[in-house]
Amino acid sequence: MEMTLRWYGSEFDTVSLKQIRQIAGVTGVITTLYDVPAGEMWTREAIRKMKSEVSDAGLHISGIESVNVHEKIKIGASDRDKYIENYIKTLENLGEEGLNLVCYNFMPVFDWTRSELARSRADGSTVLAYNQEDIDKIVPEKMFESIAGDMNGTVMPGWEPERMERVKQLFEMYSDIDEEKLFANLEYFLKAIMPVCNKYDIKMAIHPDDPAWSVFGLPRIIINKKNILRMMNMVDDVHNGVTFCSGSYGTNRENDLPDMIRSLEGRIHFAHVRNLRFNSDTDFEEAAHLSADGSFDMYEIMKALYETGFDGPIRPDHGRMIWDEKAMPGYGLYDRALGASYLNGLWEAIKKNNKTI
Ligand code: DNO
Repeated sequence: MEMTLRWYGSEFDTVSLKQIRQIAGVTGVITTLYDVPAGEMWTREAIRKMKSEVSDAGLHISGIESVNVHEKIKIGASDRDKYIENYIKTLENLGEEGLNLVCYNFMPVFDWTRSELARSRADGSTVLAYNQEDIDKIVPEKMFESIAGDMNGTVMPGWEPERMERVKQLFEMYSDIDEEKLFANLEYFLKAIMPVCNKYDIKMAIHPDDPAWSVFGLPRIIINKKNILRMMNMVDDVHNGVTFCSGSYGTNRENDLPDMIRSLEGRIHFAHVRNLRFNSDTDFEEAAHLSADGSFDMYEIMKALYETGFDGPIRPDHGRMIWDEKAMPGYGLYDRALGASYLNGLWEAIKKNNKTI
């Protein structure tokens, strides 16, 4: 296991590489070319520049989050091959540069969805939160406007302004896409990219849908054990793997997180570990990483990862906004640094315990 932090690049992140370098136990970053739109090819030159910026700061790139998949691939449009070709070339360029972990998602239109970006908690921190009744009242096209004011001047992943301008059109594109079609389009995409992944040993790690159910009537498939195992079997190659995100799968309280981890042994290439606090079945907020602050047993999650031999990067996921920090909601420095230290502590204890058994 390697502890990492997500970093959006110096142009977009409020957190610097220098700060990340000073979090004890964090050796790598998870990053991306944030300004390259989905569907465009990443050049070797741009990848090299990103790599050297990170290594100049005494860190290295542990994985890419994300190389986004163009909507035409997700809906299976007649011109999808053109976008798949660009994706393959991007993977080739990443592979040539020695980068071989790629996180992506297959969520229609919206990436993650929340009803609030800054819900106040009793301790004075603010967190991202989800309330189903509030979501039901939102007109999807107005989603961006409803959250824009809480972004602290940042561009949040999945909520890029150019994507939001096209929301209505995107919804129309999905009008005849159901879960079966989405699965078939995912299979087509994976089969097309597996040869390049095998050539460069690139591990693809699909991120779950967040929340793990359909929102605004759009189909969502990466939501539970049954579906993710179906996906693993559909393209049975170790390079077709998973980002295990506790906070996303955990939105559905029927998902038994340690059990899911065990059932995916060998196919989890990347882990996002964070905690949620449920106020009811339809209302949750993002808690501190500490088990006691939320609804998950973080020890059991880390233990399941350890016991299944997980050796990829982990990152603390969304943190609370604390100590008056102004940053991209979920992606401030302070609470994620606390999260990284806590998760590192759990891991050390689990490891030492296992040695004495
Ligand atoms: C949100 C993130 C997601 C994730 C993508 C992966 O904070 O976890 O945006 O990066 O779904 O492609």
